[in-house]
Amino acid sequence: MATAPNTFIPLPELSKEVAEWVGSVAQLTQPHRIHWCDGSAAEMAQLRNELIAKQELQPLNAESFPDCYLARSHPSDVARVEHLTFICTSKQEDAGPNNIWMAPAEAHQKMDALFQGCMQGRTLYVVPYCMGPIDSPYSRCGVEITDSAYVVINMGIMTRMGRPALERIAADRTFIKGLHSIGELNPDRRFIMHFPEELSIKSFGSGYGGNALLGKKCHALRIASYQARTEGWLAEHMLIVGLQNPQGETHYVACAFPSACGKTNLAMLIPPDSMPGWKVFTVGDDIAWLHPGPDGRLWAINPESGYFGVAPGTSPKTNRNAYEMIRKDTLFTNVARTANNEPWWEGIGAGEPSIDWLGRPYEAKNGPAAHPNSRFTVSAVHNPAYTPEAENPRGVPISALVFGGRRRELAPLVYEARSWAHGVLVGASVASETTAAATGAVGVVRRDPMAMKPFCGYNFADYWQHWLNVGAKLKSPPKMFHVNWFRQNADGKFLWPGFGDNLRVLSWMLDRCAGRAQAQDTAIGYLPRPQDLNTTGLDISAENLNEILSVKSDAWRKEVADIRSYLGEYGARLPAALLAEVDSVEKRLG
Ligand code: GTP
Ligand code: SPV
Ligand code: MN
Repeated sequence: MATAPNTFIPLPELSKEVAEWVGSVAQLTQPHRIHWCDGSAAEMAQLRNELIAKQELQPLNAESFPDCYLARSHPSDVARVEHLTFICTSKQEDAGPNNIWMAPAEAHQKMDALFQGCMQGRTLYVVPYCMGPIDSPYSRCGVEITDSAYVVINMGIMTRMGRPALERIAADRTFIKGLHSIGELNPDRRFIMHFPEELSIKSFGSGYGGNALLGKKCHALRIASYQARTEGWLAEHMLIVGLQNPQGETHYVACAFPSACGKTNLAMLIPPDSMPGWKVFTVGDDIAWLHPGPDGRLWAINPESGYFGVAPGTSPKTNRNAYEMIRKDTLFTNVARTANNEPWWEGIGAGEPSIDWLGRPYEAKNGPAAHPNSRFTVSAVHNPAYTPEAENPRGVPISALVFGGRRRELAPLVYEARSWAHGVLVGASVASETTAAATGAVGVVRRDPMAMKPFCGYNFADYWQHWLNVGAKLKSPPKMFHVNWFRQNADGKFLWPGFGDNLRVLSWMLDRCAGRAQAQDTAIGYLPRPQDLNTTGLDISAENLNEILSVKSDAWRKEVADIRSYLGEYGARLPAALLAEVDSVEKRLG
C-alpha cells in the first residue's frame, strides 16, 4: 500500500499539542462527548440539522432563499460587550487606559471557576482554524474549543476551518488557544478575557458575534495586534478593496471605520452609473493584516474567509452586491421574517415583517422588527465583487489608508494627511457615534482611534508609536485620509448620498496618490474643492457640497483642544512625535 495521505490520520493524532490542550479542557469542562471538526460540507450539514431538530435554527424560504437559515440569539446576548472584555497582561500599563485590565492569575481563576463542569451533557467541539490563506506566510492559526454548534457553523464560514488548518498547526507547532462556552447566557456570568502574553483567550456566557467567534475580534485583532507589535506588522479593523479605473489600473485601499460605520458597504460598492468603466473588488470587509514588504510598500491580507455583516440598511439600492450575495447559503441572526418566510429588516426596501427578531408577531409598538445589530454570515466567494486576490498568499499592495467615523457634525467629507506622522494623528483622533454593534448607548460620540478602541490588545500609546515605526520602515508609504459619510443637516438628513457615490471620494484619493488631483491646503489637511471631485450625475446641492467640504476654524480649535486632552490621558508613554503633530495643527488653526 502507498503511504496514507493525511486524510487517514485521525484528527486528534495530527497535533500532540492540540490534543493535550483538548484533554485538559475536557477534564475541566466535563463534556458529554468531544467532536473534532474537519470542516467538511457534510459536517456543517449535520450540525445544521441538529440545530434545526432542536428548533435553534429555522430554514428560510427554500425557493427564494435556498440553504438560508435563521438563528435567534438570547435576547440579552445581541452584541459585543466592551464592559466585559478584558486584556490580561502581567503589567496593567501594558493594557493601557484604552482597555479594562485584570491580572492574569485572577482572570484565570475567575474563568476556570466558570468553566468548571460547564459542558456536562454537551458536546465539546474542537475547531481548528487558519486566519488568512492556508499557504500564506502571514497567516496564523488557532483552535477554538466551544460548546456551541452555532459558533462552529459561523467559524466554518468565517475562517479556513478544519483539517487543513490542523495540518498547518501541526507544522507551525504554535496556535492561539481559544476556550469558549455559552455557559448559561447569563449577562452576570459573561466575560471575554485575553491573555496576549500567553496567546490565549477565554470567553464565557455569550454566543454572539465578536464575543464568541474567537477567530475574529479576539484573535485576529486583540491577540494579533499584540503579536504584530513585537513582529513589526499591523492588525487592523479595516476593509480592503481593489479599485480598477477605466484605464484598467487597479489600486488597493484599506479603510478603518468603527463598527457598523460602513466597511462592508464600501468594500463591495457598486460604481454610480455616471462613473462607467470602474470596477470594484472586495478583498476583505472587516480585518486587515498589514505587512511592510521587501519593496517598501505596505501589503495586506484579509485573515477572514466570510462576512459577518450588518443586515439593517442592506437593500438593492444601497448595496446590491450584498443583497444578491445573501440569497443563498446564508445564516441570518436576529432578523425578522415575512409571512412568506423570507428574511426581513429595516431598510430592506420591500416586503413587510410578519414575525419579529424575538419570534413574536410583528407589532410596530414593539420597536424595530429586526434587531439593529442583526447580521448575516456568508462565505466571501458568494460576493459578486469577490476577487481571487483574497487568496493571494502575499496579499495586495496598499496605495491609501483611510480612517473614518460617523459624525453628524464637524468632520468634512474627506481630507488628506500631510505626512505619515500627521496621518497617525488623524487616525488616533478618530471620533464616531456609538452603534448597536456593542451593547450600551447608541449615537454618543466617542474617541475610537483607528476604529480600534474595542480591539487593540495593548496600550494605545505604544500602538501609536508602533504605527510611527511601521511608517518609518516604508519606502513608499500609502497616503492617509479621513472620511465622514455621515454629515447631517438640522433635520437629521444625510448631506452626502454615500454608498456607491463614495467612489467619487475614493477616486479623488487615488488621483492624489498619482499626483493628478488638486486640493485646497487647510489647517487640518488637504481637502478637495467641489470642482476637484467628480460630481457628474451626483444628486447634491452646491450648498450642501460646500458645507461638507469646509473647515470651520472655531469648531476645529475646540476639536483639537479635545484631541490634546484625550491624548493627554496616555501620559508619558504618548509618542512626542504625535504631540508635535497636534502642536502644528493647532498652530495652523491660529
Ligand atoms: P462592522 O461589521 O460592525 O464592523 O460594521 P461595518 O463597518 O462593516 O458597517 P456596515 O458596512 O455594515 O454599515 C453599517 C450601517 O451603515 C448599515 O446600516 C449601512 O447601511 C450604513 N451605511 C454604510 N455605508 C453608508 C454610507 O455611505 N452612508 C450612509 N448614510 N449609511 C451607510
Ligand atoms: C464589529 O462589531 O465590529 C463587528 C461585529 O464586526 S462582531 O463580530 O460582533 O465584532
Ligand atoms: Mn467589525
